[in-house]
Order: sequence, then C-alpha cells, then structure tokens
Amino acid sequence: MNIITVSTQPFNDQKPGTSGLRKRVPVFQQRNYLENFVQSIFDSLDGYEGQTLVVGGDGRYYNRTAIQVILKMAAANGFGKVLVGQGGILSTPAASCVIRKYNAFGGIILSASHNPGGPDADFGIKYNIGNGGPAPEKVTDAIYDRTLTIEGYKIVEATDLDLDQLGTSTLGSMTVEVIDSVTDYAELMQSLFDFEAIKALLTSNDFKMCMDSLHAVTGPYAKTILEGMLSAPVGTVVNGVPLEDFGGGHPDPNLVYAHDLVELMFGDNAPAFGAASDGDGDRNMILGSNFFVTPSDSLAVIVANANLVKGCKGGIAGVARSMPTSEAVDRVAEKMGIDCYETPTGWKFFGNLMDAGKVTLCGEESFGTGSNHVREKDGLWAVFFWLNILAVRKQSVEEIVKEHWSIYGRNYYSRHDYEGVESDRADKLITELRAKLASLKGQKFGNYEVDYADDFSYTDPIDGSISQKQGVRIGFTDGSRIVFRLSGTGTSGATLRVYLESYEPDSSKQNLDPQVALGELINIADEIAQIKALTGFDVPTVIT
Ligand code: G16
Repeated sequence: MNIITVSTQPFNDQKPGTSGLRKRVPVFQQRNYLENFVQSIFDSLDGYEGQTLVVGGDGRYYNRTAIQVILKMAAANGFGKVLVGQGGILSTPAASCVIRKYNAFGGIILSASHNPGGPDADFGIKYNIGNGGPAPEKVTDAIYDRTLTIEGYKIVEATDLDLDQLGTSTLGSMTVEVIDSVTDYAELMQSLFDFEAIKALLTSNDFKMCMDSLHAVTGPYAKTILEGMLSAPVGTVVNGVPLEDFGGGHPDPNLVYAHDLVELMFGDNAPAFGAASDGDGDRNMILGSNFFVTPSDSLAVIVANANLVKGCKGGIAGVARSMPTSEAVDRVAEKMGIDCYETPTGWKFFGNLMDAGKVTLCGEESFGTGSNHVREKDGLWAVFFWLNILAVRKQSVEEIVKEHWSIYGRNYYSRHDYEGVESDRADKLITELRAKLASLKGQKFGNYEVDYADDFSYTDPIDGSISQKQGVRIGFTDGSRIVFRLSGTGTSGATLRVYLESYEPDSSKQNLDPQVALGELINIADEIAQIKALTGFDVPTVIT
C-alpha cells in the first residue's frame, strides 16, 4: 500500500478552544483542513509508532468521512493499531474508557459536543492522551504551533474501510479493529453501580423515568444499559437513535434545549426521574418530578451521597470543580474533611488531579459531572449515580435536594449566556472589566460590598503549569459571586457567560426562584460590566 506525502499550506485558525477544534462543517471540508490538523496532532506526539489509537465520534455529519481520513493517516504515520467504534460511534466517555482499558497511546474524538450538527452546522476534533483525558494545554499549544508551520501530511492510498462490521482488517501494516461501541462502557458502569438495586427501582410499579438522548450518541448506550441490562420498560429511552443532524435540534441538555423532556417533567403525572445528555454523551441534566437539579447542586449531592455507591465505597480522595461552578460542593467537602480544588473551565484541568490520586469526583456548572472512572465528564454515569442514590434512599429527587440544602445551605445559582455577540463588542466588555478590577475592592453596590475582584489564574498543583485569564471574578463580602468569561467552544461570534451565585443558609428562604433570589446581583452584573450597553442585548439568550 502506497504512503504518499501531500504538500499543504497552514491555516491560521486551528487553535483548539476549551475542548478541541470546533468549526462549521464547511470549514472542515476545505481541502487539507482536517488533514493538516490531524498531521499536526501526530507531529506533536512522541513515541506512538506501533502503538494503539482509539477513534470514534458522536455520529454527527462528517463523522464517517473524517474517520476514514484519520485511519489512513494513522496508518501512514506508523500507528500499529486503531480501535474504532462500530459505525464510527463512541461517546466521549466511552472513548475515554476504551483508551484506558486497552492502554492505548491516545485517541481522537470527533464531536462538537452540544453544538448542533449537519452539513451547515458544527463539527469538531480533539485529541485525548493515554490517561483517557483531553490533551492538556501544553499538548494543544504544541498542536496549534504545528498547524502554523505545517507543509505536508502523510496518508495511505486505500479504499474506505467498512466501519459497520465488527472485526479486524488491515490498512498497510496497521490493524484496524471495529469494536462494539457500548460493551466496554457498559461493563464499566456495571462495576461502579449497584445494578440489582437500580433494576428493582426501574421495574417497580410506582417508579417511572424518561431518558432523552436528544437524537445523539447516548441512545445506544442508554438503551443497552437501561432497557437491556437494567430491565427498564422499553420506551424509557426516547430519541435514542443518533442522527447526523440530531433531528435538527440543539443536543444540549438544559432547560431551554431539552424542552420536550422539561415539558414532560413539569407536566401532570410527570415521571419520578428525568434525564438528558448531549451530542457526545459527556453532559447530563437531572430532573425530578416538577423539579430541576442545577448541575452544581447535582455535584454536591453526588459527593454527599458517594458512600451509597459501590464505585466510591473506598472513600473519596478529594473533589474538584471549575471556577464558575457554584461553591455548593465546597461545603460538602469541608464537612467531609476532604480537599476541594478549583480549576479553570474545561475538563482537561481535572486530569492531573485524578492521575495524582487527589480527586475522585468532579464537575462543572455546564451540566458536566464525573469521576476518576474515566478522564472525561460522563452524562450517563451521572444518571446511574442518581438512580443508585434514589434506589437506596427511596426518596424523591426533590426531597433529596431539599434535605441537602437544609444541611448545607442553598447556593442559589444561575448562568446567563449572551450568544452571538459581535466579537469586538465582547472583547471590549472584557477589556473594560479587567481595567476596573483594581478599583472594585471595597466598593458597595446596594446590599453588596466587593471583597475581591480578579482575573482567575490557576497553577496546576501537580505539574506547576500556569493558566491565566480564566475568567473575571467578583466576590462579595457575604460570599456571593459574579463571574464573567467568554466561551471557548463557540464557532461564530462570541458568547458571553455571566455566572451568578449567592448563599442562603436559612431553610425558610431556600424556595425562591433563583432569578428572584439573584435579582440584585443580576443588576449589579450589568452595572459593573455594562452588558446591555456593550453587547446590544437586552436579555440573555439562554438562562440556566
Ligand atoms: C463550555 C463549558 C465548559 C465545558 C466546555 C466543554 O465551555 O462552559 O464548562 O468544559 O464547554 O464541554 P463539552 O466538552 O461538553 O463541549 P465554554 O468555553 O464554551 O464556556
């Protein structure tokens, strides 16, 4: 089989964001665009010759095309073997699981996560290292540097492989094994949770649940595990077939985009438990009957109840949350006497802490929770964790969360997103905000007094690497916070995210609508950052 080197020219827009390179499909379809990035990944790695690479994606439009290219380039560049999910399907946590289980050198995951899919929508590619987690910044920086100087890429001349048949074939001297997308992940879940107890819950007459896979990647996983291994009634999983365009929807499990599920869960005769996951299966939303669990609260409840779950029986080493995530979990960690780490936004920052054994459970406010069972956040894992808690505690979701608040206090929390802001306007807002930081301390805004104001910088406690400018934080003397940052995952314009948080220890005041409880802080955020004036938006596009 012929290996050819194709000459190419650099593209100047291949800087990976919060989670890999995400662009519109037509951008990826430009001649050599994907190939340049893949070669830049390989050129930034050492010692992969003869080793195993894992490849899979969320099934969105362009997934199959990209996989064929990656297989041929992996063969030309000297990988020994590629494990690829059947039909090109591997959820992000399943890819992480497979990388770890088979000691692969790394993996390439094709996904733009929660962004819509289709010929004119988004596509993405990211590299995960041998621990199964997203490449750390020093690797993504090296990849980006390489994209700016690349002159050629290597590829074998070969016909496309059949990705739908399980089994082994060869591409030049490289072996390609098409593996079942679900089996390894399902086995891992079974080892972590009490499947017998969950099965008893799911088959009891007075419990009903709905899992909405939003036409995205978790469908096959949820069906196999929930409706198969756990005997939930057929139909428990809805929108369970991954579609290239996610049925035209926005595969983001939040109150806005998972509207059908939200309607069901807040309607008459709502099921006891509802959940949704995103495009590539790493995010989750948890709902009870007429009740929404914020991701920050979900993390705190999971940590507080970890002793009920088989996978955490050995105890929890520590926990971590991204900086904008609410401090609800900090309160649990404090009571448990374990460390709580605060990292920048993005799952890649949790990897080192987990590898060093410092963190067992972690999460982000952006509907992401996970543990050291893999090195990605894991949507279905959170669903099974909650089911396991419900099976043991025999209380409703609402009762469990309210009891939690009565013990630890409630962190009212909300995120306001302004999507599609002109980039220049968004940059100006952040620049002006940064310029104000030094003068904010001690200033009073209504009932609030600024305690600190800074631009979050993180020094990784394991490798000492420093990540600066990770979000502007304004903390108030009563523990409330406002955080501002620009999204690193968008593909057009800018998205401003404003995170708001206040703390309420008094049980009698814990039942307010968060938008009401946070009302004054919402106004202060606008006053300080001039959001309306500078973005031109009167209201956020998404409130979660
Ligand atoms: C958003 C979230 C982050 C999350 C990231 C990647 O980033 O705010 O918390 O880590 O997406 O998530 P996923 O892998 O599900 O796409 P950003 O930069 O847009 O705020």
